[in-house]
Amino acid sequence: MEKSNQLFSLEGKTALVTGAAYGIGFAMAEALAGAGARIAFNCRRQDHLETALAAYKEKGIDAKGYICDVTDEKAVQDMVADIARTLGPVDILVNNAGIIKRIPMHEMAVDEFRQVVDIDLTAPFIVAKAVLPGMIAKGRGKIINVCSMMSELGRETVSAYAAAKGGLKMLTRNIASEYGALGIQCNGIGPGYIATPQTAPLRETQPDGSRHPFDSFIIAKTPAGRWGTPEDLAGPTVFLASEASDFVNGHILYVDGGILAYIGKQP
Ligand code: NAP
Ligand code: GCO
Repeated sequence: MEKSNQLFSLEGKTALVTGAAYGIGFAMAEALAGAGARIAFNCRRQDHLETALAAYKEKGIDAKGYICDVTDEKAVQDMVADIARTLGPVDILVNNAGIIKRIPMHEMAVDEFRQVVDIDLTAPFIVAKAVLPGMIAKGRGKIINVCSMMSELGRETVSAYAAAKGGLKMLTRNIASEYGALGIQCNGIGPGYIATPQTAPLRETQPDGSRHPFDSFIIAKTPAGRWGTPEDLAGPTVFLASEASDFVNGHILYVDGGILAYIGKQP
């Protein structure tokens, strides 16, 4: 294999993508498989697992799926141990599982805030902590945390999510700082606004048949003039999972169609 192609090869590598039953995680896992990685993924719901396994199989991917809540440290440790036994120690971790609650902060219950932070920030810590010993033993590893526009920007109703994703940006930088000398790179991917079930409420056609106001807003704020698709994240994921990014560490790679660079289309 030519050196340039080898740079992006994941042959012989084991990847764990959390929350990869559908959406962004599924597309990331598909991309990693396309570069040669063995795939493990998890979710909470049995119906999601079964649908996902069939979808991976349809794409020729022999993914190993787990029912595992990423906030449950013991369940995560058991899953990571089983992956090591069956597929090999995790070489590539994508902390993708996440939720959002869109509630005005003064109306949000503290338990709702805690649940978002637990899944979107504490869980990436839990899963990264579970895979780090194997990466340290190998002297190499790739951790990719799925951040967000809200790692940089706030907006109404997403206080818990922005706090968690802002924290995830700094957790990414701290893992990079603490483990870079051991051959481990930790970076973030910050998707822009991507068309998945998570953002479906923001794109619903209005009763009068018009576009959702937020849909129009994002189109005007995005130089690319469109919502992203999960597939837009494929290349960046393979890059950060491969030796092509061995000297990239602590970086948040925004895949946003240019939102963060743009003041927005004039009215
Ligand atoms: P999604 O369509 O809602 O999918 C979320 C996935 O995570 C599902 O597979 C879900 O499966 C799983 N999940 C949720 N909580 C979990 C838990 N506690 N344990 C295990 N699995 C869990 O979301 P998405 O749009 O693909 O987003 C994926 C990631 O990208 C999230 O971290 C999100 O914050 C981030 N992101 C999304 C966008 C966007 O515009 N869509 C932009 C930037 C960042 P189960 O429900 O079966 O558990
Ligand atoms: C929202 C959206 C965003 C996206 C994404 C943007 O309600 O503003 O859900 O938060 O999910 O995080 O990068």
